[in-house]
Amino acid sequence: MAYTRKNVNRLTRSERRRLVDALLEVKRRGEYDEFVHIHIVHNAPDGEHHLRTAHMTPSFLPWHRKLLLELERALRRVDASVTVPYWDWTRDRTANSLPWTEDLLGGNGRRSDRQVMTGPFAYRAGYWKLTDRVTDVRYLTRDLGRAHDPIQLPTGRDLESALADPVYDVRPWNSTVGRGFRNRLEGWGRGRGSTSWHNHNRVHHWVGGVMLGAASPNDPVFWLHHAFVDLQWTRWQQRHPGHRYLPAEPPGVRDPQHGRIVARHERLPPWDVTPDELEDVSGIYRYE
Ligand code: CU1
Ligand code: CU1
Repeated sequence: MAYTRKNVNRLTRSERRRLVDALLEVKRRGEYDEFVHIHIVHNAPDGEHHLRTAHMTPSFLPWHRKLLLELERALRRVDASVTVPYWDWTRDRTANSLPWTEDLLGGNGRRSDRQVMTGPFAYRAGYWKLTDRVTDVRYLTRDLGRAHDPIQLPTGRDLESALADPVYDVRPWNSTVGRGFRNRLEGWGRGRGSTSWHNHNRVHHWVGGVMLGAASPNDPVFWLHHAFVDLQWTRWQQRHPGHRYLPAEPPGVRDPQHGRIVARHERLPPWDVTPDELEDVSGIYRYE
């Protein structure tokens, strides 16, 4: 039977504790850092001539869906009652709202070095040491809202502009496309600085600290953020029946995107699964 992913603001006190405990145990087992590593390794930007699976690419959504499923599987091996909740950043919009509480993800980083000092993932609590080689700091950092140059989280209206687009993605299938649900949600825009960050990208910038780089899964809010992004894919499918993941076929040999993106029926590294197989996950989980 399919399990349920809930809004983080609806978790009971005991559900919060179980989620935190499961995250800490997955970290203790060394499995958590493998997910961080996978995210770092698959971070090819579209300026490079590599296959892009995770970002700036149509498979942004299925790739992160699969990563979340694998993390969730690890959590459920620890505690079968746990699922990944989602953070609706169009509603819980401040540094004092969920999920930034002492009993969940802890709060903002301190002013001097942005180190998170509260909650179970603070370095000084002793359970959450960053081990990747992208960030040279070993402690979790955040700069909620970007104190030196404040930005706002995306609004419901921003999200609506993505959901209203009936086409999944368009040529040239990268970070430059101005149309298509995928990039309107992923959020690469024109111009420079904060005006060019939309929806998904904007949230990474709003949280700041380790959420800014390739090692962003080091902050457990990564999973709550991406669960909400994943929910948008489901909503988009419901709103536009008959529209599907694109491209359906790989770009031809003369296409500059040949060999650089994943088509509907192609394998999505590092897993043995295709975007087609990840379009319908209603048999595994549903959102409440
Ligand atoms: Cu990512
Ligand atoms: Cu992300």
